[in-house]
Amino acid sequence: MLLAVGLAVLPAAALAYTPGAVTGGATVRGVVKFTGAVPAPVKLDIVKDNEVCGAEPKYDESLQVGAGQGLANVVVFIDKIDKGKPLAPGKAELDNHKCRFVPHLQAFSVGTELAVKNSDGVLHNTHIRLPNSDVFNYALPEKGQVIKKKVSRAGLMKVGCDAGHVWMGAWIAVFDHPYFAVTDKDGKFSLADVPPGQYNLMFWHEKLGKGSQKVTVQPGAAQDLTHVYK
Ligand SMILES: [Cu+2]
Repeated sequence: MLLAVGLAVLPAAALAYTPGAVTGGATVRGVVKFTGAVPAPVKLDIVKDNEVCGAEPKYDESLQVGAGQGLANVVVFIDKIDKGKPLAPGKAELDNHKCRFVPHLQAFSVGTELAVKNSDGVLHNTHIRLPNSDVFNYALPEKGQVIKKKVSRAGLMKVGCDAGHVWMGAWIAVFDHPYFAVTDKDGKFSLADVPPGQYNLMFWHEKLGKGSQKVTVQPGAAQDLTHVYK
């Protein structure tokens, strides 16, 4: 198994992206697979706040393989795309729930309002970082507490809990263009309304690292592709 590489795979600084009408846009969709041996789930060592955090067993979520060897939680995106459909910032949530982050991985565009929530009756400290800087660092002492803030920077963010919950971890990929997706539990993804052209489609997985695949989009012609991690 490869170690996580490619923190630099996502741009940390905003590239110039020009939104506009897309002529002849097409869908790029497919499936990401992991054909290697899937190890048995590793039980996490709960070393603090056991009355809440250890009430039920927790397992490492860094490699999740579904039906047909489909690999979940792969960030799929078009590299260096500089024009296309407008960004669609929205609302996102990161919950501290039973001493796990939910969701484990998510992607959204800059301008999205992120609600960081504590659903537990213990202190969590949600710390969201880019490779070289802090993004948010919130102490959440109360059950039901929510802090909302707009995310204004792009990049691949690593999330941890500074309240001694060393097993807690999550990822957030923030893009300054709208051509990204996260594979579902069976490895499927879809990017809609991609302008005709030639692109590098990029893949990033927290444990298996990065990959890329060239794709040529013809006007109005959907592309179906498969990307394999071995
Ligand atoms: Cu915590």
